[in-house]
Amino acid sequence: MAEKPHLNLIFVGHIDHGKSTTVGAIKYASGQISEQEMKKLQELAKQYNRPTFEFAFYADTLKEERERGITIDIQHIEFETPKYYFTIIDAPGHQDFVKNMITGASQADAAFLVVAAAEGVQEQTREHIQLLKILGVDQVVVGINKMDLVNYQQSRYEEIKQEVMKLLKMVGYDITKINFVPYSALKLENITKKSENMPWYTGPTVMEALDQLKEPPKAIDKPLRMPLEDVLSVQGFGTIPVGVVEYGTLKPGDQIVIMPQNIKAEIKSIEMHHKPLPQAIPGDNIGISLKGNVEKNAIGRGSVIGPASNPPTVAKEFLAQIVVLNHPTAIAPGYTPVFHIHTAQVACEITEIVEKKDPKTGQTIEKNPQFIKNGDVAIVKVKPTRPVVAEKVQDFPKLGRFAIRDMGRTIGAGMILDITSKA
Ligand SMILES: Nc1nc2c(ncn2[C@@H]2O[C@H](COP(=O)(O)OP(=O)(O)OP(=O)(O)O)[C@@H](O)[C@H]2O)c(=O)[nH]1
Ligand SMILES: [Mg+2]
Repeated sequence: MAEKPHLNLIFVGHIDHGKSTTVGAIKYASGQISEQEMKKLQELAKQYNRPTFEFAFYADTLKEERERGITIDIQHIEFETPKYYFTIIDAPGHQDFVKNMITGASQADAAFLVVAAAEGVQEQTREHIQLLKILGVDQVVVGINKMDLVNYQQSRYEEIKQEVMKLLKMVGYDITKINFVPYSALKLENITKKSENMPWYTGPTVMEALDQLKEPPKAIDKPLRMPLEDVLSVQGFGTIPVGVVEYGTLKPGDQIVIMPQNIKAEIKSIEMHHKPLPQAIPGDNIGISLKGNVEKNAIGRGSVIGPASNPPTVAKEFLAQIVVLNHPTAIAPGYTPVFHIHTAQVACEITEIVEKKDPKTGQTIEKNPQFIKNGDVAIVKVKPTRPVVAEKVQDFPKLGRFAIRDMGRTIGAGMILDITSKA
């Protein structure tokens, strides 16, 4: 495991298009789920009266998820290809849980976008593509799933491929670097083996496409920044913060601080997928046990760990460049939507619109406009309604980018240019 490079890979796409099924299918088809375990999952699927959900149940482990037949929160699953050691992040497609998809995307190096062949591009297909780009997930593989339900028709595949390509291009992806794979998760076709039902397809299987991803550069030389995704409580170990190291390194004995709560502690031990690690580097998805007593409820999703000597910045106010993507009317000072910054979700007030810019040239068009609307790019002052860790995009890109959501949709995106007031 330790010898292979590690990648965080998120599965995204519209509800029911087969993300969880694909995760179970690639694990099973590559021999990483035993026959015995698979039998148990089949039994479970029967018990819940959801035949065909056996692969999805591998990833969907909550009772509510199994009862409703949907994914609710992100799930982390280890997975190996010949070249890589992956942590798969299975995201929900349901529109009520986009916030959980954002948490997952903030941790991801690459994404596998699932589009069902019969349904094609849907609402969250669009929203997830946009969010991937906003959150800096630069590599994407697109899987056109459930080909069995469209008689393995090449024409349907081509049609969806063109539509998805257009969307990817629109948000700024270089589509010459993106693989498209037609497959059936349920029938295990084009997962690890080429499908006889799609002789017209000559590209890589899902597994091969994943192996063609590139290992992202690792920012080892920066100070430690690890946004928390969750906090567990494990008997005998106490409070275990969990998350991905985005910058710097971390080893037992290090003195750390958890912000914005300002809780200091020493690292006792580090684990990745239940195996001890002597040192964590960027990209590692880890749990940490701490020396001393840290209350589980004192910290949570959105907290950030840094070195005690260089604490993560808590922003009282910041200056940002934003783009308005999808707002029904117009945005004026006083507007307070939710900002998703790394794993944090916090309502922030746009206190001032400093200037409107030409999106193409970056030139100032108007100083202090009264409002901005779809397509506008602006420099704004932002005031979080409660303490939150945020960094300048220049210093820590992953902690300086954000998505803005309101009314159940992504209304904008942006980056932090300067922290104008620290807490
Ligand atoms: N026929 C067919 N059905 C499939 C295939 N892949 C998935 N399904 C079915 O699609 C349904 C939804 O699958 P899931 O894997 O739960 O979909 P999901 O994208 O994870 O859904 P959410 O996480 O709730 O957004 C299940 O009934 C699966 O059996 C496929 O290749 N062919
Ligand atoms: Mg799912």
